Amino acid sequence: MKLLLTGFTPFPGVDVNPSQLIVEAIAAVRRSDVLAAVLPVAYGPAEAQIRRLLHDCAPGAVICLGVATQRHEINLERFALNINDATIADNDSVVADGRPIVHDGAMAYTSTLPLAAMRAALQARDIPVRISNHAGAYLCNHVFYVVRHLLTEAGRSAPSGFIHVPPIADHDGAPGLPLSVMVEAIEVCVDCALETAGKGAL
Ligand code: PCA
Repeated sequence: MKLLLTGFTPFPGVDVNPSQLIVEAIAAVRRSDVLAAVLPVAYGPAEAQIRRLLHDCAPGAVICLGVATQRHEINLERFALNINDATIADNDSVVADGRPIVHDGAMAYTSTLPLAAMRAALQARDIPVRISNHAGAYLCNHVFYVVRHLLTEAGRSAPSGFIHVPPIADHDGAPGLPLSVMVEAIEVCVDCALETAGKGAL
């Protein structure tokens, strides 16, 4: 069984996106059970790419990653909302202003990743982690919503969801974790998701 792991490219205000580096680092050592992709930070192209990946690869589990610049911990996201609404433009200069992602779609989807087990596994390694109830309303929420919507519509039970990571630690006091810690954290989450998928429990 394969897990689809995605990250994002840089975007305005983020010159190096740790989610891209984490995906590349894990892909280099887990060729047998991880399919990796880096998505563009643009609503239409990111959606097209994730649709293609879900269709062509039929992964047994999906974890999408992105950076949240103000957060200090690994944030396991609980809800995807049916809204694009951000003051910053995407990389194609599109500014989304309160538009639904899917017309007449569900207002929200919940993550089907094993969030409590992931949190416990990270806490056991002393990695800062929390479950978050809001993934924002920009590209990360968009991809999270599209993944959950497509899998739900297709009746596919693959555990799927979104994790926000903080920036790479820079100086004391600023939000951030060392890249090596974030790679370790996401590998642990990958293992938890694959274990859940293997049980076919959802
Ligand atoms: N973070 C942004 C989009 C891409 C990324 O890595 C977000 O939180 O929506």
